[in-house]
Amino acid sequence: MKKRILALVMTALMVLSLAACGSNTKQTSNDTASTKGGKDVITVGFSQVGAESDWRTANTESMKSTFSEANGYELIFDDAQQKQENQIAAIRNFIQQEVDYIVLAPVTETGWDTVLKEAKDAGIPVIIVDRMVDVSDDSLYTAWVGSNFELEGKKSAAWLDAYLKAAGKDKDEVNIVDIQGTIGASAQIGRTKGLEDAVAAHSNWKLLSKTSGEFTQAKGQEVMESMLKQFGDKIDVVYCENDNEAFGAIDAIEAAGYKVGLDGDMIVMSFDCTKAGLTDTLSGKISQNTECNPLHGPRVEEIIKSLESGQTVDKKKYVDEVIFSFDDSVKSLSIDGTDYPVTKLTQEILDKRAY
Ligand code: GYE
Repeated sequence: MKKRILALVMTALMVLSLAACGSNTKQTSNDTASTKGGKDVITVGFSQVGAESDWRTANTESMKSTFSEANGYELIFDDAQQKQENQIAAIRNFIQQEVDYIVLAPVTETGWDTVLKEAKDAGIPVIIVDRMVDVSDDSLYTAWVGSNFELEGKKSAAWLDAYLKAAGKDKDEVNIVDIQGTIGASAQIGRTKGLEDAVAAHSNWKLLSKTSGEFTQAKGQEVMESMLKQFGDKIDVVYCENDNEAFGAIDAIEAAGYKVGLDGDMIVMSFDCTKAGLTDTLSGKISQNTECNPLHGPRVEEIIKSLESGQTVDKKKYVDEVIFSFDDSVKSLSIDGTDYPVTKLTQEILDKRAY
């Protein structure tokens, strides 16, 4: 409430000062900050996808703790509940409020041209975080930071290939199901592609089914239940495109009377490496987990700070990520000429995981 009154006073002051200047145009990027108690305050409108997963919760937390009042920001946070139309409405609202920066974590890649053009016309820099946007004109956003999702998919598929070789099972028929993420999201597109390319390269690998689990535990469980009904113990590998889907899939597999794990009936693979995901990796329920780092708050802040000081920023920036597995039968992977270590998960590593 106090904050609201302060915000109203601030808005009134801003209106008065703009009127006094006889101008209602947006401030330039070098003069974006308003003042609060003698301090510069940068207003950031953040359109978040939703709260579908543990990864997302950690990402929201990272953004909120970075763009705090104490750090000199006013964060306007909007949870779009996994709906693009809500994100578009949020961005329009940020434009109306004349925020200094718009940060967008887009639910899907396409469909952003119009609203991003509106932001550009209003002179508000847009920073894309996590998933990508697919726009016809790259100048519609200032910078992007996130993960290389296709590389993540390739790492997982390469681990499966190396594991099967180490176990002497590389000539066996391997039946795989893919519980995909939200269709059209970069994380889904890249992870699915990594698997599909590997399936195409192995004549004995079969992709029995691919269905979206919307990156949620509930949908992951539902999808797994129907895959089990259709294929039963024919399934050898369950490729889950995030940890929460893996939790749901494991529940469904165990409820159907099967055992998960390298020595069980089905191998469950996952992405994210959240604390809960790594807990299941340490116990062996998830056999392999490819990291996806959600702590983007400081990375976005670095971009904003550079822009504030008039520096140019990288248009695209990828985050480095590691690979964890339950056992140590695979120690490293070679992908497109680069070696990636595979780390056998330990309790110490798990204890250090903050999210
Ligand atoms: O893997 C998943 C989340 O876009 C990288 O979205 C993100 C994905 C993440 O819901 O857990």
